[in-house]
Amino acid sequence: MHIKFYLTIFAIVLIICTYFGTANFAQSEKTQFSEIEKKESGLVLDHMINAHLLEFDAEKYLYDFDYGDVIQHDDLTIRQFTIIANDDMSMEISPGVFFNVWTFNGSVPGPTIRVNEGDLVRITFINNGNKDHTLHFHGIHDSEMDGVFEIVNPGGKFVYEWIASPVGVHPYHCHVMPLEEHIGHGLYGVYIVDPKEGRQQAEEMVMVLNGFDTDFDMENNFYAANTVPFYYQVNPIQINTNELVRVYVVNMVEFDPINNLHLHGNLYDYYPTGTNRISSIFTDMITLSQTERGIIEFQYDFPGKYLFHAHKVEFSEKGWVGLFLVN
Ligand SMILES: [Cu+2]
Repeated sequence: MHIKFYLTIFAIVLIICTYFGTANFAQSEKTQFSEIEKKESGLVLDHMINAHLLEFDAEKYLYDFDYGDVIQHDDLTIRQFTIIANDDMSMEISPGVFFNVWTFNGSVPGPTIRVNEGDLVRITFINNGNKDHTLHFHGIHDSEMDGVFEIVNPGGKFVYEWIASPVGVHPYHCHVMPLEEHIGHGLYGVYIVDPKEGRQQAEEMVMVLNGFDTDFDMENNFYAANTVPFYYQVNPIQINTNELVRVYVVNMVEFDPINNLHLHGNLYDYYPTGTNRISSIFTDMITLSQTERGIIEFQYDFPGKYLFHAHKVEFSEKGWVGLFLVN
């Protein structure tokens, strides 16, 4: 009886020791990450004590067009820009939720690059990050200016140059693999090519539809128009009745196959990619896959508050919603 009892106790102790021994071993195996892997994996808490805090101004970004430094060379207009990549900043995406953002010129999205059709665009790209990065602009240019095969190492520099074409609104983003990581962390921006003759006078603004996967499960936890969830709902965009409003919209949401944009109390003319001068549809709802973009134009007849948001309800409830305040 006693022997049986002690044997049972011994067996239980043996099982417990084996279990915790293995668990400890598995745990010690899991801690074999490099410092960079720890930071990127999300498996290990990283308080990013040394990270610089990004404070993004969604009001300023909306209207902030960068026309570059202009050099006139006979008939040729040269527009020069400098874009610097970093990957060590942190941003408070939502109260108490910090995320390691990767930035172009210290911002997510990067600067809105704006040029005229036929301009020579010259962009000096400097990689001040800890990882490889590039600049891949959508549009027409030589293969070596495509920012795919000429990887720019940390501390490196590359000068991109092309003649601006075609007219429209295009995205630019880093094109280093894994792409979803480099885009998901924020390395993208908007590139507008204006027609030589210009467009009709309008109140113009830029909206980048983006999202943030803050718990590393390949699903976004927050969505926004211009990075800050709910920003334009709390701070409505002021416009006037009978004023033409032109919005350059670019969808950069990673992980989700589609995004969309619905406007309340009105319909808008939609110009996909902004390449055609004739509106393709008069609607209140467009659906966009990643890097799909276009120009929307509308004007309000009646003053008041009007919502605009993703009609994918999950996205709007997680931040992609705003208001136009029509005066
Ligand atoms: Cu990158």
